Amino acid sequence: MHFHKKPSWDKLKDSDVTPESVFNDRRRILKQMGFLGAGALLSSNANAGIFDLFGDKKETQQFIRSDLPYTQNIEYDSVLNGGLTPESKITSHNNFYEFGTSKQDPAENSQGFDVDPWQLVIEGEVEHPLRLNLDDLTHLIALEERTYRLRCVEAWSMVVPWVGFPLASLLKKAGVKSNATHVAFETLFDPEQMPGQKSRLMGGGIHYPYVEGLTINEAMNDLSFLALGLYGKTLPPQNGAPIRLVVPWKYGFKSIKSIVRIRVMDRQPPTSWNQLASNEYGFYANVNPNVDHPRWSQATERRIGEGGLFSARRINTQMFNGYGEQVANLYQGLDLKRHF
Ligand SMILES: Nc1nc2c(c(=O)[nH]1)N[C@H]1C(S)=C(S)[C@@H](COP(=O)(O)O)O[C@H]1N2
Ligand SMILES: [Mo]
Repeated sequence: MHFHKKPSWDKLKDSDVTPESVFNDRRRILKQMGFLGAGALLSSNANAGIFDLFGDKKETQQFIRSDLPYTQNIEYDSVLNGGLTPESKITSHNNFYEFGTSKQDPAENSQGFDVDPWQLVIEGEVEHPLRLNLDDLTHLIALEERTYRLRCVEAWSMVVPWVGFPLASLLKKAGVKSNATHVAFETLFDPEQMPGQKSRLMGGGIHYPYVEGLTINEAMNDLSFLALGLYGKTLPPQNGAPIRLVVPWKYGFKSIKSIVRIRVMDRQPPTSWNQLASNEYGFYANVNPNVDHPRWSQATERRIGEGGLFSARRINTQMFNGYGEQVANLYQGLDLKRHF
């Protein structure tokens, strides 16, 4: 991996990477065999046993190897996902303006990003403020894998197998007070490590640190996820190491990376893209094919990593990115054209 100082929980070599074809194949076969039902939760050990059926010891070990001990949550492995986006695409086509604004910049410019030591604080309207280091983050709450679709506001999308835990589990540990209405998130501010924070041009005009926010009900929804890894390994810097938010029914910019602060609040916090251009990026930013961006349509999206440069697959964008069953109730009575 790419940390300056390797944290003790980062033991994988690049050669250990599990090819996504194996990943996809195992799942398909397990589904056919009836092992993967809706809501089923398989432990890594259970997986190991099942995979032994395939007899290919080496591949089996590759599949279950992980520097993050996690279980696979099949509930989110929906057919709507399509195949997983190749790991090489997920880690080379990024938005992380702290490291530059082009899609290749984050992978190139974040390789020396040092996340050890790290501190994440949970504070504000909570009973027990928390200060967590890397070790706490990996051990406080049982890790699970969830495959989510990620839809960027720029009309491209991916399918990513994240490893992490529900945001609600962490907020419950801190004890949310009854007057809480919102949750604010903040990315690390460290211009020495993040060149985009030094130069207004390189950083895309964003006022740093990058900040985001959710309503308390959005934050407590089971889909809201804090990821520490993808494809079974600790997050690479360009994807938001060591911990980032994943809110799969909202445009990607809500899924804030490299978080150092989570503040429970009694009012709506400011958010970076909304501050930059409030007519283009709202606070809610729910994926919505019926509300176009002022400069482009949101009706369809390009699936990264499918087809070649000139034949990339375009698919219809779904309301709430296909997660309406889980989240539509959060917005009852809200005019989504006005509150975009
Ligand atoms: N701190 C920070 N978080 C960020 C961004 C950013 O520039 N800075 N970009 C956002 C955008 S626009 C998207 S689409 C996703 C991209 O996540 P990925 O690179 O892991 O695909 O990260 C989001 N989180
Ligand atoms: Mo995005």
